[in-house]
Amino acid sequence: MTVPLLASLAGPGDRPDALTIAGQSCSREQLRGAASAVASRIAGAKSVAVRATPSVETVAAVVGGLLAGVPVVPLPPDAGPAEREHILRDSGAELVLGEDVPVDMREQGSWTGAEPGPASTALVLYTSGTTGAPKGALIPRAAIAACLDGLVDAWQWTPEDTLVHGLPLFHVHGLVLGVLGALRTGCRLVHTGRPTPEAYAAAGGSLYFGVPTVWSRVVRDPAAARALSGARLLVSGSAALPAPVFRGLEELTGQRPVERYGMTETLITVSARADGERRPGAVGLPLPGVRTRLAATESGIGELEVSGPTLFAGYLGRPEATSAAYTADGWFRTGDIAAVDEDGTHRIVGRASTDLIKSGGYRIGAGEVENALLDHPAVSEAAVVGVAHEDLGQEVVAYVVADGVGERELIDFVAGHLSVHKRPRRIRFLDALPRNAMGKPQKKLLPPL
Ligand code: MLC
Ligand code: AMP
Repeated sequence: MTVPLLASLAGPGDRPDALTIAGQSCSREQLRGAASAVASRIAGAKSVAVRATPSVETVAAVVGGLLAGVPVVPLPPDAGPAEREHILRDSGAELVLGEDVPVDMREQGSWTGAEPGPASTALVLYTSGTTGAPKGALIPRAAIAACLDGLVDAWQWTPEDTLVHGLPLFHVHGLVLGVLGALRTGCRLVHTGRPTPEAYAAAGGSLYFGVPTVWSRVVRDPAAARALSGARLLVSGSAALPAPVFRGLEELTGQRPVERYGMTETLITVSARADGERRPGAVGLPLPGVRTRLAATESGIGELEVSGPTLFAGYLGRPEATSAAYTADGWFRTGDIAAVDEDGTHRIVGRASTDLIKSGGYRIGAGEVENALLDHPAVSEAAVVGVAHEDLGQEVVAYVVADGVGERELIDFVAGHLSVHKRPRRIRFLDALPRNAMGKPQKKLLPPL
């Protein structure tokens, strides 16, 4: 018999603080009761959305969808009207849990429906491409199970762990690894609300997750970093961990962080192991069942392609985008440039397109931000780029041609229209964008800031 996706919810072992999210705790029994009540209310729906605030209610809403076999669409809680409407319309989500359907931790429902099939969609995760609005990646239950079981193996993740993180609950890192991982393994979860060094230091966990920006802030707070010395494993992912941050963590905590690599479309595919070598700049070995190869290598460096059980099932309603994401022989093109060392260790060395920006671990499409800027009546042209940034990895910078609008107003306009994390941090006003003879903007010719 296959293990239920959220194995620990059915199994033995409970405590009143099995989950603590932003200061509020609940037991597995309470979670199962509240989620069961949600499942009964939504059974048969095509899909449901949830405004993914860091809260136990968000977890109960997601688990309710997973129990009922109804695909769950997490909404960034700060999504402005343009982004929220796009996600709701594109996904066809019929209900927003917590808004149209109550989610109450005091309820004790008793859902008895069968475990949905492994190929059924668990989550629809919206993710940005280089152009246009975000696409909904269909994540099957079996992909989540394969990914989490691979990480259990790589990280020696057990029910005795206490997982600590403070990442957003609408992406793979915070939601799939950070919540469903705890519910599959049965470990305790402490979500700190925000991923601050002080909150990580105070949480007393054994297993910590962070994006590189979080780890770089931890290193700049030596007292907080030292408080993590007793942890079993510090894990970094979602963007490249700078070597100085890796070394700073080693110096202050006495242990080398484990780096892993993944994507919304593939979940986590490659990771350093708890019992293996951990090197700065290296993301380790493919998880069990995952295969990797480099396309068109030039001196051992090329675009990374992956196949295996953790892959998504396509972009919702976009067959062309889905087939373009695969090679003719069925491998997923990650768009990341990688190298593989002789011992099989993978290194991510860049991205094929400069129009996908990674800022604070968030994936942000230049085209989506450009379109938001062009929605402002005073803006006639816009070009958005990612500029290297010590804290965020990259920062979103916009070059615009506009009349009668200031930097602050435009930044707030994007923050209010899309999500706050997609806003440009800086804006430079130009008289015209540099263009080639065909009239196409030339981002390479943009002046330095
Ligand atoms: C600032 N704020 C504004 C604003 N400017 N609000 C409205 N309008 C404006 N113009 C407010 C915000 O609402 C927020 O409030 C506060 O300012 C701070 O926001 P910020 O400046 O954007 O935060 P920052 O310090 O930059 O965040 C850093 C960070 C964050 C690391 C905490 O980037 C983060 O959580 N990153 C994680 C991304 C992630 O999980 N990615 C995984 C993708 S999955 P308030 O009140 O909220 O503080 C993936 C697969 C894989 O990649 O491999 O894992
Ligand atoms: P997302 O779709 O938000 O999950 O972002 C996926 C992208 O994050 C990948 O395509 C990579 O560019 C990047 N990424 C994730 N983990 C790492 C890592 N450990 N090192 C470098 N880049 C990473």
